[in-house]
Formats: sequence, structure tokens, C-alpha cells
Amino acid sequence: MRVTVLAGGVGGARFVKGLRDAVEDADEITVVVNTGDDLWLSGVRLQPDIDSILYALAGVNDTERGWGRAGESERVSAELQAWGAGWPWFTLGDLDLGTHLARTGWLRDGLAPSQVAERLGARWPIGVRLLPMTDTEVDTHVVVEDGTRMHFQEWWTRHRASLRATAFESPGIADARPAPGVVEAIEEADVVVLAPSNPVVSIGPILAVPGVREALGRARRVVGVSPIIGGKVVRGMADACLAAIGVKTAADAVARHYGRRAEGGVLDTWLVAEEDAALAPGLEAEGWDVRVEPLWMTDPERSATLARAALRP
Ligand code: GDP
Ligand code: FO1
Ligand code: CA
Repeated sequence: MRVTVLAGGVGGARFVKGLRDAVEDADEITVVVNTGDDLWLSGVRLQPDIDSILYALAGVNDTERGWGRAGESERVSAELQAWGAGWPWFTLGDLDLGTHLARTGWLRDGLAPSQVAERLGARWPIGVRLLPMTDTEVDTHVVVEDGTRMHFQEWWTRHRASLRATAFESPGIADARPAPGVVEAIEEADVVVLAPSNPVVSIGPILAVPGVREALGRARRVVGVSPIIGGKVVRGMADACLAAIGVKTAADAVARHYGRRAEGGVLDTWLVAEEDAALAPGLEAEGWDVRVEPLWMTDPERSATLARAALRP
């Protein structure tokens, strides 16, 4: 069974790990990853969501901190700080820097980000194919209350989403193209799954790449998993992001934000948590195929159970 997942970082990674356990032939999984979080810092290119998924699938991620490598050290970062280089609030771990140096070197050699992702994905037997959503640089920017514009990482990592966001922008996205293989992966999959990732800054940029929505329109079947459980985000800042675009932090509001394919949206089926079962009748009355499932990915077993639920016809 061919499965294509649209995903951000940690929520996406947990889901894809479960999916890899749930399907017999993991080689048939393609993950189209958000690149809106990407940035240039101290001369290297970072791709946080790609790296989060890569490290998690390889089992080398820092599960406590939620980003970067396990067993990390920060000697280079301390030197950068002493030089006054980079961002003092953004740590480039030594092991993680190895990834960024390799990536940046290959980019300098002329490889496209999608070719770089293929190389990065070949180091460990991760099983799945990782594809950046686009080879074009379309870093997400945030506009805050007083009109200031900043990189998403500054808003999130430096300010911890404490500055009220009024808009998320993806400069250059109108001219971006899906990376080679993205459209085919969506069109040829038996099922496309929107992972329980941040709807605004993880799934939003993927859907904003010209051609992706059209490809989803031609897909066999598109299933979405709610990242909101009981009116709350499980972790992260999706609530602050949703508020900025005028969407309530609720599983039914996120479904309506994505929309049904029958009405020009992107989804056929929407998975909500048991805690949100009361929201199902309202969506069903609007024609939605809603399924109530256990959505907590607190261990590999539960993640695999959720993945199986997403694949159920
Ligand atoms: P990020 O790029 O690292 O922020 O990760 P993603 O965008 O892929 O995922 C973040 C989203 O995952 C958040 O909105 C969380 O609510 C959601 N999430 C995290 N863990 C779980 C879980 O166990 N179940 C569900 N349903 N959503 C989760
Ligand atoms: N998050 C932090 O909260 N602090 C950091 O210093 C930090 C460094 C970092 C370096 C590389 C990388 O790939 C991710 C990093 N993150 C850090 C996580 C990242 O800022 C965000 O959580 C994600 O982009 C949101 O998906
Ligand atoms: Ca992200």
C-alpha cells in the first residue's frame, strides 16, 4: 500500500514512526515535509522539520528536549556566542551542525534540496522517502501586533510565541514549485494523510505551494488527523498560530479550515479524538466523514494504532 504523508516536525515524526510500524512495506511511504521553518544561520542551512523527522526515524533524536540530536554537545555553539555570531537564543549543537555542514556543502555543490534530502535519508535505514515540499527557499515570516516582521524561528524560539501574531507570510511561495516527486507521490498514493501537525505553519506552507492543492484534488483518498485534542494543542504553539488566522483551537474548526474535497477543500475523512466525539455530529451534518479514534501518540504502540485508523478505508 502506497501512503504519502504531509508533515511538519515532531507531530509529523511521531505519526510517521507509527505508520512505519503499521504498514508491511515501509518502502512505500513518502513524507512530504514542510520547509517553512528553514533558515540560514552562521552560514549554514537549517531544515528543522526535515531533521526532526530524519532524527526521529533514525532513533537519534533528543526525545526530552523535542528537537536536535540525543547526546548532543554545544562546544561550537559556545564559540559562536563568544564571537557574537548567530543567534544567542538559538543553539546549533555539535552533532546537529554536522548535518547542516553536510547539507550546506551539497547545496553549494549544486544539489537541489530534494537531492540533499535523499542523501540525508540514506545514512540510516529510515525506510521511508523524505521529500521537501519544494526546492525553493520560502522561509515563513511572522507579522506581530506592532507590525514588526520576523523569521518564524525568532517568533517561536526567541519570543516563545508570546508576541501576538497577526499574519504568517511565505515570501516567494507564489513562484515556488513542488519538489520533484511531490505531485506524483500525492497522485499515485492509495492514501494521502495530513499528519496531526501544526495546521498553520507546518501543513499550511505545504498546501500553499502552487500545484499541491491541485494534486490533492486528483488523489485517490485524503485523510486528516486532528492535532487538537479536547480543544487544546498537545504541544507547541498551534493555538497562537490558529488565533492569528481566525481559526478556533478546536478539532471541528481545523477540519472546516482544511475543508472537504467535495467542496473545494482538501480532505475526505477527518479523525478526531474520543475527547472530541461531541463535535462529530455537527461535522457529519455538513457531510463530513468523521471518525472518532484514540489520537494520543504517547508511545509507539498508540502511534501505530492511530496510523492504522488513518489507513482504514
Ligand atoms: P513541529 O513542526 O515540531 O511543531 O511539529 P508538527 O507541526 O509536525 O506537529 C505539531 C503538532 O502536533 C501540535 O499542534 C500538536 O498538537 C500535535 N501533536 C503532538 N503530539 C500529538 C499527539 O500525540 N496526538 C495528536 N493528535 N497531535 C499531536
Ligand atoms: N528550538 C528551541 O527552542 N531552541 C533552540 O535553540 C533550537 C535550536 C534548533 C536547532 C536546529 C533545529 O533543527 C531545531 C532547533 N529548535 C530549537 C527547534 C525549532 O526551533 C522549532 O521547534 C521547530 O522549527 C518548530 O517546528
Ligand atoms: Ca515545524
